[in-house]
Amino acid sequence: MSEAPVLVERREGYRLITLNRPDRLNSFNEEMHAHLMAALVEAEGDEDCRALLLTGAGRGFCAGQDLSNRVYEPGVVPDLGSTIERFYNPLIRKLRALPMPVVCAVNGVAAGAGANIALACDIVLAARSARFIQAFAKIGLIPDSGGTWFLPRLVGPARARGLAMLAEPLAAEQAEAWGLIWKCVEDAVLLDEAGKLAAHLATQPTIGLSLTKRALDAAETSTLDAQLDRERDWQREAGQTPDYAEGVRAFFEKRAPQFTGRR
Ligand code: T3D
Repeated sequence: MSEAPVLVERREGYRLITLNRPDRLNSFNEEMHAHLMAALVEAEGDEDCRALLLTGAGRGFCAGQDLSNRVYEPGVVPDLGSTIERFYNPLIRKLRALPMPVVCAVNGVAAGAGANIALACDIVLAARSARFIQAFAKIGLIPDSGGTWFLPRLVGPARARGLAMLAEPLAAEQAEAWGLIWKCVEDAVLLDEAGKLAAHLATQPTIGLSLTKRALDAAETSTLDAQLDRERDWQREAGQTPDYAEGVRAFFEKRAPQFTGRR
């Protein structure tokens, strides 16, 4: 029996999700999409799962769409919009909407949709040997999976255009210097560091963190005025969680808070 295209390991407080088609640099076919979405939905339904860690098996993180079945006979007009609608857009929307932090450990090359799936995660760590490639221009496509939205916001319009139009590899170290990712770390410690981060986040006030995710995303298309109202509403919600009460109590008792992430 062949190995599952997505591996899920339950760890204390969080789940490690590994894209697992290493001989194709973990590029996506429909089966891998279905398994990844199922893993995310299942994690979301588990109240003991308070963070996720996403990585890739083998030497790559993800090379985007599996191009093996994208060689068309002359005269055949493909509808790539349909794949985007059915798979990539729901995946990006799910990652952004998950009510828990998602850490991405980019263990090797992240190309095409693979690069933008990494950028959709909340905190991105990359191995020093990893590279980010907006490979789309090389095959006549446009950055998808949120690439045209994430890139200018993360690195500014000039760099976004360069990355998108030249499709040149961006080294992990440069990606960190440009603010595309959180941190570049040595290859040998990547999974360990990313695991520590996910484990730490899993002990934090999960509802507050999920409201923070929502607020930061909403701010991208909001006026200051509307955002101030949102902050009022969502702070009200955060302030009604047991974790807020615990945080304040722990502060005055000069001890580490014991957050539960529950309502
Ligand atoms: O189609 C739709 O539905 C629309 C959605 C589009 C979303 C997208 O992601 S479009 C962009 C698709 N991805 C790419 O264009 C990237 C293609 N890959 C590459 O450019 C290179 O492989 C990398 C730069 C990522 C890595 O280069 P390198 O030299 O380190 O490795 P390699 O030798 O090219 O690849 C290793 C193997 O993986 C190789 O197979 P082989 O020769 O050992 O049998 C290669 O063919 C395979 N591979 C890599 N990427 C893909 C792939 N096979 C299928 N699809 C891939 N995307």
